[in-house]
Amino acid sequence: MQFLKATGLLLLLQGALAVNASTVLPSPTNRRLTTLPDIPSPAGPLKPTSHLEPFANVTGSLDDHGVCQCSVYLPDTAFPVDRVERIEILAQQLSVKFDIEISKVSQYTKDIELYEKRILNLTKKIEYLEKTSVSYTELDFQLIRLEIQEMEKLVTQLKVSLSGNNVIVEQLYVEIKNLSLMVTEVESLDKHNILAVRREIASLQRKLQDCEASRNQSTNHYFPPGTCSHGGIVNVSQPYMVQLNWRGFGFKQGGWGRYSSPLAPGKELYWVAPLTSARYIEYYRLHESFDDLLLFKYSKEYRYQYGDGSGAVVYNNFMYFNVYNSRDIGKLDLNTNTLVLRRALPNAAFNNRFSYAGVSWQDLDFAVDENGLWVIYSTEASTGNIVISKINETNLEVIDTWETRQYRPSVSNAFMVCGVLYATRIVNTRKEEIFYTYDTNTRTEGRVSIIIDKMMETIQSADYSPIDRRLYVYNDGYLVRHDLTFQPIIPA
Ligand SMILES: [Ca+2]
Repeated sequence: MQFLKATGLLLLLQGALAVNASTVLPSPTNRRLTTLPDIPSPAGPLKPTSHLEPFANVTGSLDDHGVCQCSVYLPDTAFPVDRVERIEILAQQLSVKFDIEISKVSQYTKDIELYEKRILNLTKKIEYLEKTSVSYTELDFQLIRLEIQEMEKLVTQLKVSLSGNNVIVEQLYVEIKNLSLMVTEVESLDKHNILAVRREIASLQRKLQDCEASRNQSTNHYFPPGTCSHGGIVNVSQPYMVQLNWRGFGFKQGGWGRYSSPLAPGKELYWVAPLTSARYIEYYRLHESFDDLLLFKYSKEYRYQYGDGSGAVVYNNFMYFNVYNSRDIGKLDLNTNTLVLRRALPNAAFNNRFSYAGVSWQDLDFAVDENGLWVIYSTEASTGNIVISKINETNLEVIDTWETRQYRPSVSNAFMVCGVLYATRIVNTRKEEIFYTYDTNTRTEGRVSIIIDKMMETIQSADYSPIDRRLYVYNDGYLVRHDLTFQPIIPA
């Protein structure tokens, strides 16, 4: 621009010199330059040409030495200096913008190189997936899809930034689209194989469970709760973990179960009693529905000092338990938490003498079935073998007693169903087995093998509820429930 300005000045000077030269005249009068054609100049006669028009209005004067002096006015049209300046500024601005755009393009180029690498990686992955059709999962596809979506988004942004004129970006976009289609294709192929098979398996498993449930239901349908016209337990369902006891994981010993009360007819009542110091029945809670139990919402929380072991049961709104440090049966009114009766169980061993295998302080294990209240214990006379007594729940007197030949400390727990004792033993940390039965109706013992799956290692207590024909297990602090299946009596 400086050059243009300089050129302009030079022209101006040349013009001025020319004028000066042509106007060194002896004429005493001021003359208009338009009259110059009459006057001979050193360069020859001046001709009135159009480019001289801007000088038409220039007036001059002669000084004392006869030199013609004049001011020259150069109009815009001849030399637009201000416009040139504007152009100069504009050019500078454009130059800056150009630099910015150039740097952008170099950044995009780097980005594109990065995406190309990623696409290459993804392509390799897909090729691998295609080759090894067994090892991939739905999740793999989802991840690939996400990556592709992300790249699509970025490339679209790039396209907009570069006004869609960049060939590389266009190519990239097309490649990503192709990749997306490829993944869909591979996945659709898979759907007919691995995923379809997996879904089929899941569906079959569901069907199987439904089938099992309806079979159990239909089997139980023949034996409505309260009746004993069946041939005994044939199967124990998988454990259904209800919840951890409300006092927490540290309270591994305890008992729980369902009961009914004449004070609340038709209500689904539950009791939970985690033991204090792994020995004492002290705090217990009562719940008025299964939902309440799940939500830890209780109608009553009581304290009683003390019962021994996890062998307590609740029957008709009374809790029956082994009174601490004695062979006594305690009868606790759950309405008022008062001990209404206490009576010794004749000859019963107590204070952890013949408790169950792996379970302490449970010398007296109470049970409830369709026939009423029972207690499962040992005596010195029975040499530690299981003794079963039917108890009159009103006065706690023994109605009848049965002695078995099964050593109690080798049994892990026991419960009564329709007057039949079922005893369990430990198989391993995950399985327990009902292996022994004693029918008080016929005074006969039997051997069975019904597996009970455990969630935790030790079954601290197992109580049957004749209300819903379920087994309530306190499994190392967890409240667990099992459905029981009974076999029909085969007519002779
Ligand atoms: Ca029991």
